[in-house]
Amino acid sequence: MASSLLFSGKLLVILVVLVSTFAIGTMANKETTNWNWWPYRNHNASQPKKVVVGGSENWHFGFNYTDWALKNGPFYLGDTLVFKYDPPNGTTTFPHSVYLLPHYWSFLKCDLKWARKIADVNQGGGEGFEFVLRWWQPYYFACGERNGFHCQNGTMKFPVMPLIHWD
Ligand SMILES: *[C@@H]1O[C@H](CO)[C@@H](O)[C@H](O)[C@H]1NC(C)=O
Ligand SMILES: *[C@@H]1O[C@H](CO)[C@@H](O)[C@H](O)[C@H]1NC(C)=O
Ligand SMILES: *[C@@H]1O[C@H](CO)[C@@H](O)[C@H](O)[C@H]1NC(C)=O
Ligand SMILES: *[C@@H]1O[C@H](CO)[C@@H](O)[C@H](O)[C@H]1NC(C)=O
Ligand SMILES: [Cu+2]
Repeated sequence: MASSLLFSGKLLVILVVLVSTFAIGTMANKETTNWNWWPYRNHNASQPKKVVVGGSENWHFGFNYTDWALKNGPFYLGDTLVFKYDPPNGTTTFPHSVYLLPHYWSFLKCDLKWARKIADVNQGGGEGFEFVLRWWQPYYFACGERNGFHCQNGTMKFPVMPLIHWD
């Protein structure tokens, strides 16, 4: 009984301190309605960025995109990845595409069985194909051409786990 009274007394003190801290904060900022005192609301938060996959290399056979992603990350929610590749323009060029693989295992194996095509061979032209990292989930990107050959032997694949901006 005594200890539970003591406990609720402590709880009350904590509550009072919390409420008054909040009230002071609110009063102090009333005139400007500026909420910057709250550490998690920084109005200077960095803006989403748009990144060309592979940089000046664009999206082609034989470039190590996993390495590129490691060196150019991390990426954040809301960032846009741009895939640039020439559409087929005759018999001499190898077309590319962009697929999302469902999980790490299919990514390792370049197994396209359950993959989802997000851009066909024509969508990488011009300004390129843009993909926004909307969800907090791992993304496994791969080229789907030649039934996984571009992915496996051409290293046209990379994983991205977007981070959340807390700043
Ligand atoms: C806020 O942004 C301005 C302009 O971009 C910059 O000069 C300033 O250093 C930033 N402040 C913080 C705390 O990041
Ligand atoms: C690509 O780069 C990654 C990360 O640097 C490395 O682990 C991997 O072995 C490379 N792949 C090839 C085929 O060189
Ligand atoms: C055709 O594709 C190749 C390689 O992708 C590129 O170098 C060339 O400029 C393209 N030609 C035309 C006419 O678009
Ligand atoms: C493609 O890669 C696999 C293993 O990653 C290898 O067994 C095969 O010989 C390669 N094919 C070519 C044509 O390089
Ligand atoms: Cu390809």
